[in-house]
Amino acid sequence: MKLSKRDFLRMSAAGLACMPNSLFAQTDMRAVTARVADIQLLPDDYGKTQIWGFDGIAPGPEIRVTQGARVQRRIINELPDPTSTHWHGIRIDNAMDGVAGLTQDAIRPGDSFDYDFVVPDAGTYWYHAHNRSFEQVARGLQGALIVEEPEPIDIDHEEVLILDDWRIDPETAQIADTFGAMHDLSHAGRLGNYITTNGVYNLAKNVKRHERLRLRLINASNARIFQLALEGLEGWIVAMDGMPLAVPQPVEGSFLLSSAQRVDLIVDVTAEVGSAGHIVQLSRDESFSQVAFGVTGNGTSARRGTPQPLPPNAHAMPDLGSARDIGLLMEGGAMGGMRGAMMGGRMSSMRDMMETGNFWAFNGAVGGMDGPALAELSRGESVRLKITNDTSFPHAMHLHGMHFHEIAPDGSLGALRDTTLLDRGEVRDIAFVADNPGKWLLHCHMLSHAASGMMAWVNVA
Ligand SMILES: [Cu+2]
Repeated sequence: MKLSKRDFLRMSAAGLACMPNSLFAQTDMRAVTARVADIQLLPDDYGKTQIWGFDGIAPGPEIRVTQGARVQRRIINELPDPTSTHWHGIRIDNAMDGVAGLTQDAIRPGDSFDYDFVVPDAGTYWYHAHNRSFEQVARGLQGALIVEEPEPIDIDHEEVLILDDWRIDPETAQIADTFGAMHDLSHAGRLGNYITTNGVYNLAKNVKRHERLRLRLINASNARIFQLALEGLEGWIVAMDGMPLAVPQPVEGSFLLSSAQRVDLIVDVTAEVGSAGHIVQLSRDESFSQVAFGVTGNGTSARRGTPQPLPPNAHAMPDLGSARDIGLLMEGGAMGGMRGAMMGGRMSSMRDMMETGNFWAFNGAVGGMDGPALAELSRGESVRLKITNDTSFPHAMHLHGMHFHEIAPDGSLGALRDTTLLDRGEVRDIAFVADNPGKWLLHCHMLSHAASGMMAWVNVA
């Protein structure tokens, strides 16, 4: 509903205070259409690739607002499949979390859903499909959600960098239609063969020497863990998963960015004029430029000092002394040695599990949204969750609705995150205050793993 100036005048005469909220609610509900589109994803000498994208592009349109703002988006589903949209890392009202099957029904083709929420925290977030996400995110349904600090920070400019990998059939230039392949489900997830930043395989930006950049990195891939380093750039990690670090952490060597994780860097361009700085991706036996920053001239003559920390987001600190202890044992997968697990209320052999595409278990049961909650939590209570990765693969565990602290080996509270990466065999304690009511998913963000048993939820009431 759009109101004319005259309508407003008439209403102010009647007294705006009496105006129902629903009228306000509709004033900025912008439409985003999830649809099929053909884009030039591969280099120009290949044909176009059919994707599923928000507004037909991948990444989808950037959503950029200021901390505390209200975001309203009508997601119109023009896909052939039901979908839903999750606002990853936003401490959101449960009804707006976008988890089909837990917080809402999937949006059927031809239908729409109005998402309407406030963003409490500044930082780098993202949005993505959350129905059959192992397929829908792989087809391109993701985009950046940037929440700016109220006051600008001391940088020259910033770049949002969405890292992704695609599994492409080079013969046809099309996304490989191998969603839910047994090997992906049971091993390291759906890894791609074509790596992009912002949908481009050779993203390059022009910068000036000694410029200070803020780089907002988002890993939108299904399963790839990026190992990244800087070259010709000196940098500090200033935030992880949107949440500022109390002390900027210098980047020395490399750092990991798992599926769904974000990192905000402040970098100074140190490469010489005429050369380039790089974000370098290290893989097993080679390294290559993920993003190039061509240095076209001198910015200032001198560099700035160490960056200030970003202003913190208000966040309740968990009390470990009184925290409720919960355990989460992750088992299964290839080379995991698991013999079976509870599935649909009865003990099932690994063979029976495999026949239904399930390979993993949480606390001895194939996880899903239909079973009971992992924990019934009282609003405001502190929780310590011990996650044990007793599998042969790394996993990126994501909690919806609330950020958590990773607990350091010395027992102190570490950085706030919404997604924590556990290497194989690793145990991690996390702690949080269950201060957001509702049903919150806790799952592996290697999306093929979530689809094959690595899913749980907690209820906060
Ligand atoms: Cu996993």
